[in-house]
This record gives sequence, C-alpha cells and structure tokens, in this order.
Amino acid sequence: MWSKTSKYLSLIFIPAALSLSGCATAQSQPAPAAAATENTSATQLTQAERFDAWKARFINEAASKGYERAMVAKLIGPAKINERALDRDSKQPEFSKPIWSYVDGAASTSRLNNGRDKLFSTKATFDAVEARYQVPRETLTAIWGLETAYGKIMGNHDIISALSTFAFEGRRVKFGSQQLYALLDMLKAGDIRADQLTGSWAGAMGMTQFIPTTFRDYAVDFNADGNKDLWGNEGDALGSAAHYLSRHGWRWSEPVMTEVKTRASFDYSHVEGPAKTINEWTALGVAPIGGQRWSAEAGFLEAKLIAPGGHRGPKLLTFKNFDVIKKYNNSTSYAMGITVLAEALKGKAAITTPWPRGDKPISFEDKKALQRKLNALGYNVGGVDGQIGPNTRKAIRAWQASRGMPADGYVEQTILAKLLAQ
Ligand SMILES: [Ca+2]
Repeated sequence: MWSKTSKYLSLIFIPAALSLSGCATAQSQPAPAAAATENTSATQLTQAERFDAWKARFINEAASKGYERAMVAKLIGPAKINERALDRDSKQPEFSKPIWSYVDGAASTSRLNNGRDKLFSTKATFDAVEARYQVPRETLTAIWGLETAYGKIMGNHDIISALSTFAFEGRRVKFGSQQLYALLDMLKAGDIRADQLTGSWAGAMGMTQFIPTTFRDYAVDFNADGNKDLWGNEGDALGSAAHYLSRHGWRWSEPVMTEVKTRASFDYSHVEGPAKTINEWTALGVAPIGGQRWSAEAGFLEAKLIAPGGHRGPKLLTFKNFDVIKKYNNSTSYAMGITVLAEALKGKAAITTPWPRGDKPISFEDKKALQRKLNALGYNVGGVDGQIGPNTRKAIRAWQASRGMPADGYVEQTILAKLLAQ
C-alpha cells in the first residue's frame, strides 16, 4: 500500500519505534444527568401518553407520504422510550481528555494487535474492497477498530425505539424523524430486515456504526446476497465504509497526514489556517521530519497545518484524505486516531514528536474565564460557553502574537495564568 503513496515522500525508512501505551479503556461517557422531571407546564399528559400520541401522528404522517400504513404501524407500534436517548441536559465534564490520551487509546496495543489479526483473516475481502473502491485496508481496519472494536461492540439497543425517542420530543426531533424515514426507505427497498435493527442508543448500526441516512445512502451489498448486512458480513461492512470514503473524495495515491518540523522563526498563526500547497509550506519553513524529503510531485498537493499539542508538540500537515475521514466523524482527534492506528498497522509511526504530557489541562470553568478575559481584552471569542473551538483559538493566537509568544492557539495552565494576570 505505502508503495502507492510514496511518490510524494522519498523515504528513508524509519523503523516503527511505536511507544504505545496500553490503556485501551473505553471512551468515558458523560455522567448520567439527574432523571428528567416528568411534569411540564405545557401539558398534563404522562410521557407514555405523549409517546403514544406521537406514534399515531408519525404513522399518519408516514402513510400520507406514501409509506404502507400497516408496515409503519408494525414497526413503530412496539417502540419503547429509550432512557439513554431521552433528551436531558448533558453535564459538562470538568476536564476534557487531552488529545494524546485519545490518540493513545485509539492505537492501543490491543487494538493494534487485533487489527493485524483482522488484516490477515480478512485479506481476501480487503483485496476485493480495495480493488473496487481504492480505499486502503489499513484505514478501513482502523475505522472498524475504533467504531466497534472490530464488530465486538456494535450496541444492542433497539434502533426503532432509540430513534422514536429522539423523534417524539426534545432537541433531536428532526434528526430522529429523518432517521426513521431512512429506515422506512431501506425496509421498503428490501435492503435490510426489521429484525436486524440493533445498534447504539444514538442510532448507529453495524460494524461501521452507520446512522440510517448514511446506511441508506452509502451502504452496499458487497457480497451480493440481497441484504446489506453491516452487522454480520465483513464484506458488506467494509465495502460500505470504503464506498462512503470513496464518495467523499478519498484519493488513493495521496497521503493523509505527515508530521513536519518548522524553522525557529516560523509564524504559528498559520496553524489551523487555510490549506496551502507543499511548495508554499516549504517556502514558509515547514519540512517533513526524520530525514524525509518531498518529491517534486508532492509540491502541488494542498495541506493544512495543525498543532493540537501546541508548538512544542507534534506538528502535522493534513491532506484532503484527512478531511474525508472527518466526514465520517467530524473530529480532529478522531481523524488523528484513525491515521495513527492505520499507519501503525503498516508498521509506521505517524507521530514521533512527544506530546507535552506534563501540561496541566484547564477546567471547564477555566475555559469560560479564559473566554471572558479574551472578550474583555477586545479579542472576540463570541459566546462564553467553555468550549475551546476555532474562534477561541483564533483569539488566543491573536493575543499570543501581541505578546510575542508563538501564536499556536494552544492553552494550558501556565498560558492561562499569563492571560489572566494581564
Ligand atoms: Ca450482503
């Protein structure tokens, strides 16, 4: 596989000195909030009565849209409220997990070893999937591993109940309804059977955790047996993931992410900025680490620079394919986790620079204090919500630049203290 991509980097092979911590703990879920209060001022109906009334309305609405009433009633009738899917104010965790902890977990020793086994045991399927979709097997394996531990943890919630809970009331009414209609479409087309519909409380199904709209629009019957079996058939699941990435613009011959170094005078305000060509990055003093060089062909590829651990941590150029992975799950941490695991499956270390693991993260309340202070100093962060998003990082960069600090937009306790002391 790598031989196909190496036209962009002339490699001096670096042995995979992977130091992967073995903390393959499941992602921590937010603590359950206190039970929702039953009684609302708007109505005296019980939740069960409101849910039944919603079912009747949904069945009528679906029938009016041309779905067979009996089929819809049979499907929706037995649905029960899913307690996990109930709309509650999720409590903010005090500290969010640092990115290195997420990336370590993504490429844990057990996930890597299990992934190697899967690459071996599923080789014939991967050969066929790669040939059809031109998406590399290691990336597909990494998605399979991160989504469901290679099909081990697919969720055993009744999907109709979970989505009906969303559709009936709360913030996710529109989402729930759209997803239910996607399921009706698939059942109508005969792509899946109602008895297959299990998944996560959030509505994701099968080995690759497709929500119904994604399932309807991108799942394939790779083994051509008449059923899109993302739960039990590896070809269908991996073929569907490959089809999804392919349709979102995956480029077989291009890299996903390359670790780089920057010259001492580098202007970090380019971090998280617009994409530039490799030639432009080179002119700005950005070069691959570890004795690698860009080929002439690579010069015209576009890439964005990220430095999620700040200027002292790993710095990475991300290419079009990185953004394609984010179409699967819109998170930089996720795309990095997938890429680090996929490279590890090839025997390569995608990231070699140590993360600033000694840094002390700032709490949710500290993040709000940071945002209030930046607003007060005239750096507009928008709302004070305790979420360090692109706007807040942009404001941090502007403040850092004004103080002659590397403008990487990264914040931990010492930087926060400097800001608050101002
Ligand atoms: Ca099939």
